[in-house]
Order: sequence, then structure tokens, then C-alpha cells
Amino acid sequence: MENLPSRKKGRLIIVAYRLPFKIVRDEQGTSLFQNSGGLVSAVLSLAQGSQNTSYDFEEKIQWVGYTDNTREELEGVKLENENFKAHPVFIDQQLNDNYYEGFCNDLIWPLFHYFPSLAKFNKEYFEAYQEANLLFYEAMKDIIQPDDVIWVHDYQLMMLPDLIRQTFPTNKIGFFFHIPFPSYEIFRLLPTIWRDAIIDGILGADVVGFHTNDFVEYFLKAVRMVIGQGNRMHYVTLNNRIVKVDAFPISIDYKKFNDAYDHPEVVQYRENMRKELKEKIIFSVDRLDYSKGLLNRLNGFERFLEQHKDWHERVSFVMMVVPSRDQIEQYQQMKSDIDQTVGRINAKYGKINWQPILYQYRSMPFEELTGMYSASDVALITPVRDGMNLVCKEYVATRRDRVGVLILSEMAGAAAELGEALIINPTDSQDIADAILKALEMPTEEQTKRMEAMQQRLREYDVFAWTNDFFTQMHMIEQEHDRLRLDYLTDKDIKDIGQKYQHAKNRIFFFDYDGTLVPIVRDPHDAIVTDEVKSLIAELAQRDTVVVISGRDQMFLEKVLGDLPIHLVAEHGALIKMKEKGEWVLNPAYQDGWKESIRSILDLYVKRCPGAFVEEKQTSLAWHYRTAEDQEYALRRAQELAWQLKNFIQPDMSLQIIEGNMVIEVKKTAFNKGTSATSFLDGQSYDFILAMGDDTTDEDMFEALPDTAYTVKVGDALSMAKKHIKNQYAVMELLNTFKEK
Ligand code: ADQ
Repeated sequence: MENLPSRKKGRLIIVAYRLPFKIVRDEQGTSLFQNSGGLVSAVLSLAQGSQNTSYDFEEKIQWVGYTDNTREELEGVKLENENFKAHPVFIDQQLNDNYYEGFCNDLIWPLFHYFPSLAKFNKEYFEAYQEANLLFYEAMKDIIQPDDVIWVHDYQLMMLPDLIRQTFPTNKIGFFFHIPFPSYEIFRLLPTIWRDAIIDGILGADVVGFHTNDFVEYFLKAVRMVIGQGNRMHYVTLNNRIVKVDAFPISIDYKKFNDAYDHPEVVQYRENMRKELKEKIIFSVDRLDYSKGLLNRLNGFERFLEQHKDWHERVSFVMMVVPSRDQIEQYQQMKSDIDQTVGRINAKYGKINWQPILYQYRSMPFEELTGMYSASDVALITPVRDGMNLVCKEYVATRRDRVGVLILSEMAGAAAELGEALIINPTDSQDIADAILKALEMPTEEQTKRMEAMQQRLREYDVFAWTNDFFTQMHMIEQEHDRLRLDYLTDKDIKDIGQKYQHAKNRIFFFDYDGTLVPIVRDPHDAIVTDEVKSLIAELAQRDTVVVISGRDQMFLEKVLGDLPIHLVAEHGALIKMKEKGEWVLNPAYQDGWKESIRSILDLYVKRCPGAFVEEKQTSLAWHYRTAEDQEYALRRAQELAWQLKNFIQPDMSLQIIEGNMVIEVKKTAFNKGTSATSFLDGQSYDFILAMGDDTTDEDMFEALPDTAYTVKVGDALSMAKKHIKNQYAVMELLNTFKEK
């Protein structure tokens, strides 16, 4: 990790759909019952500072969230306990029905869990979602102070980060997404305006977190497709800021679950269960939800009973389901399907003294939950889609005795971390049945070996490490912002540069071509440098060293600038013409033999996009779409192409994709404008260096040049250059100041 400056001060504001405590009013007054969920303990650890290396939060945690109490009920009530100060958001019933039950749970939840047929695309839902997000913003806008760090949670608040950002441009905002972010094929089912609003909303944050790398990739693809913005190492560059998108797999309070094993009540509960139930216990616990694969699980268990009569009367499957969202029709239907299936299986296989499935529809207190975890031989966790799934982590953490077998769906985010579990496909009943048999027959030593490996991982990355990880990223993005800036050259700067130039003895200029020496035009062939610019460069070249570094090929550069006494660099550093030698030389780091496979992909996209064309340069391939007939369509194709190339190109191919202005280019990674520029400094002692460019590829040059260099970005995209200049005409004005007076 890079060196971090000392811990930052400020308050922490959490925004989540719900407040962290239930507010109960009776004759005695008002009581606050604090939740014991994972997020609450994680956030508390942040505030206590013990686990958090980046921030030193002051005061109590401010928590903004919905309450079902009315404004009148809470009039004059002190909404705080020793840890939290609550800022309630009041949403009236009808709005909440359309917002929370509707847009959140009747559209986003099913769609993002890959149940598009259950998703309801109601216009009123979307309007209510916007309105409710605004209510959250209204509830917090008056409490935000300059140093506050804001952490927004989950799919109920996707538009909130941008709402805050509009008025509070400098506050640090984090956003964490607790459910799967789906592949673009699913995401694009949302109406265009909705998906634009969701992506814009989330990108208001500085750091955007998901549970797994897959979700990160899917989100980045959605960003690329919706706003046309790519990313560099998970950083998305917006006009004047950057957003870091990364995976932070949420975890649990490992110690709390591990310690529970020896708690007297838990020990008692475990012993009772072992006495009362059969030789082996299989256990599952979830909220009632179609994403949790409850019916698939029952089918798998039934298949097991059908195929393994020798296990009849020896195994009990305890299935606990927590009531959830039972106002929604699909959930009611699912509950009745589960009731019926359990009834049918028990009737078919049960005996007077044996009920194969013990099913209960209720919540469990912590001691009972951990008692069941520690009594069970097998935990059977089979979601058909789950952002992470904490139940499987809790099961592993509770097993202080280091035995027990976890059967886990490959569709849970947690499967990426818990490879020692028996990983199954939840839609395949046979797979589940086979895993149950394997688990019941697994020797104790093997159980321990697998359990220990999983425990070690969870012990090291518990929920406190998770929050620390997130806030370290929040802190680091501040440093990153300091590196990238948007400062325009002032008249005074120009005067200072002019004076430095006059006093320097050995001077060198690096110029990009398109967008710097010539304006960007529709047809690249028309970008011919004017006589005025040429004479300015020619004059500079009499006294100073001038290098033009471009992505263009050598023929073009030769045609437009070949007659000037300057160095020319073509194809981002692959070909160099030194002015003294006057001939083009291939960079020795270049290796051929890669173009064929890439060319066929680019050609395919030419067929798919009328007007686009492939340019084959000596050392790179470029797919241009500036000339495409339908620009909007071409942009979508370009985004798809970039995505496909990214998936196709393996690290050992040493190829790089450059998304330039209306062009996608593939080239070798062995050189770039940075390595090329610095090669001109080797063995020389320049006391005046000035580099100018407008393209993303010029960033390599800005980064590589020494600190003493003047680096100037043309345009207003965030850059590593020290200064910005408005456009190509301003470049001319600047160059004019170097003219001999
Ligand atoms: P959930 O869909 O709620 O969370 P999960 O991660 O499994 O799913 O968390 C459920 C929690 O509820 C666990 O802490 C569990 O102990 C508790 N629980 C379940 N059944 C219970 C019962 N009968 N009685 C008492 N407690 C019970 C969403 C996403 C997940 C993601 C989490 C956290 O859907 O994918 O892991 O957020 O980001």
C-alpha cells in the first residue's frame, strides 16, 4: 500500500434505507432498539476507530434512514443513543408502496437477480423512486458539513450519490451495492432514461463497491454502454473527477460467531438438538425469497431421499425461513409452494417416528441460530442468485470445533471466497443430491481441513477488515485526485513560462499532433497543419529541439511535417525519425505476428457498423468510426468492440487497447508516448521542457516527464498534466509567446 497521510478528521454519515434502530413509543416514553446486523457492527467499529486506519471520525455516527413512524409521533423525541444520531426520512405510505415495494422490490430486486419475467416496469415506480431518493437528500442536506464522509448503501438509493454531489462537490461519498449487479444484457432491459439515471446517480460517488469482481466488470460495462466512458484500472474519469469502482466482499463479525460456540445457551441448544433430531442434521436458514433457491433445495433433498433409502430415518433437514416481503404476491405464492412441497415430501417419505423436513417460518434469536449452526453436520445453502450470502460465512465462523460441511451454490458471491465448500449448481437436483451424500459421508479429517482453510480466510477478512478496506480506498482517491487536476494556465503562468524560456539554454518541446497542432476534424485526412503553425514550429526548431509524438502513421507525419527540421515519432513511439538521420526506424522493442486475430474482430465490427473502417498501421490496428453514418449507433458498437477486445486479449499477448477520439486502437504495450518522450532526454541536460497534448495517450507522456517539465493538457478532461489550456487555438497563442521578438 502506498504511504497514507495521517488519519483524516470529520464525521461519518451513513445513509441506508432503514434506520439502525426501531423506535417504539409507549406510556413509559420512547425506546430505541438497536439492530445487531452486520452493517451496524461494521459501522460501529469504524467510529470507534480501532479497525480504521484512514479516518478518525468525530462525534456520533449520523444515520439517515426511513422510519415508519410519522413526523408527529417523533415530534420532540431525541433520536439518538450512545452510538448513533438518527435523521429520519418520512415517506408516506403510497409513495413508499411505489418506491420500496414497487421500484426496489418488484423491479430492481427480481431483475438484478436474473428473474426478468418477475420484474414490473411501471412508470409510477420510477417516478416514486426519484421522489423518494430526493426525500433522502432533503433529510440530509442541512446536516452535511465540509469534512463529513458520506456512505450510501444499496439498491434503494442509487440516485442519491449524484443528488448529494450536485450541491456538495468536495465531500467524500462512498456507495456500496449489496445485491448482484447484473450483466449488461439484463441491465439494458431497463428503459433508457431509467438506466441513464441509475448510472449517473451511482457515479456521483467517489468509490463504488460491489461484492465480487464479476459485478464490478458488469457495472463498468454498463458505464461504458450508457455514458460512453471506459475505465483505466477501475478508475472511471468523468469531467472533473474520478470514480473508483472495486470489489469489497462483505464479511461478518467472525469473532462474535466463533465465540458464540461456547456460550452456555448455545451449548445447551446444541445438545438438545443433537438429542432430539436424527443421527445427522442438515440445516438451512434464509429470508423467504425466490433468489434463495428454496424450492430447488427441496427438490435436491427429495432426489437424495429417492436415491438413498439407507439414509431414511437417519437424517433431519431443518429448514428455517424468515418472513420477508410477504405483502408482494410472488412471495405469497412462493410460500404456499414451499408449504405444499414440504408437505408432499414429508407425506411421501415420513414415518411415524421420522419427519424428513422440519420446516419453520419464523425468525431465530442469535443463540438459537448459532446453536443450530453448531449442531448441524451440513449447511445446505443453495441460492439461485445472491450478492454475497452471509449465512454460509456465519456457519463457517461458528464451527469452533472445525467440523461440519458447507454445501454452497456457485451462484452466491461467497462461492468466489469459499472454494473448499462443496460447490453445486442450485438448479441441478442431482448435483445437490450427490453433494448431500458426499457431505454426510465425508471423513472428519477432510471436514476439518476444508473448514480450517475457510475459517482462516474469514478470520483475516472479517467485516471490520471490509470497512477498513473500503475507507482506505476512499482515502486513497483523495490522493489520486491530487495527482489529477484541472488548472487553467493564467496570463501570469504564461508570462512565467515565457521568462523561463528566455533564460534557458537548452530547450525541448513535445507536441501531440491531432487536437494540439491541428483541430479535431471529421475526416482524419483533412487534419492538415496550417502554414502559420508550420512556420511557428519551424522558427522554434531553429533554436530548440522539437519533437512531434503522434499516434498517426509515418506516411502521414512525413507528408504534413516531414520537411521541418524536427524529430518525428509515429504510432505512439513505434517508429522514430531523428532529424539528423532523416529516416524512419522501427522501435527495437516491437514484435510482430499479432495482427491477424485482432484484424478479424475489427473487420467484423466494420460489417456491423456502416461507415467505420480499419486502418492498418505498421505496428498497430485502428478501428475508426468518425466517418460512420449513424454516430450514436457507432458509439454503441465501439463500446461493444472495446469490451470484446478486452475479453479476447490475454496478458501474455502484451497488447493494449487505446480508446482515442472516435477511434479504438490496438498496439503493443512495449512502448508509449511516455517511454518515447523520455528517450529524447537520455544523456541530455534540458533546462526547459514543455509538453502539450489532448489525448488519453498523452497522459503517459505527462506522467513520464520530470517534475520540472511544463505539461499542458488541451481541453478540460481530468489529467496528470500540471496545467490545462482551453483548445487548439489557445495552443497557438501560447506558441506565439515563444516567437523571437
Ligand atoms: P440478504 O438477502 O438478507 O442480504 P444474507 O447475506 O444471507 O442475505 O443475510 C441474511 C442475514 O439474515 C444473515 O445474517 C442471517 O443470519 C440472518 N437470518 C437469516 N435467516 C434468519 C432467521 N430465520 N432468523 C434470524 N436471522 C436470520 C443482502 C444480499 C446478500 C448480501 C447481504 C449483505 O441479498 O447477498 O450478502 O445483503 O450485503
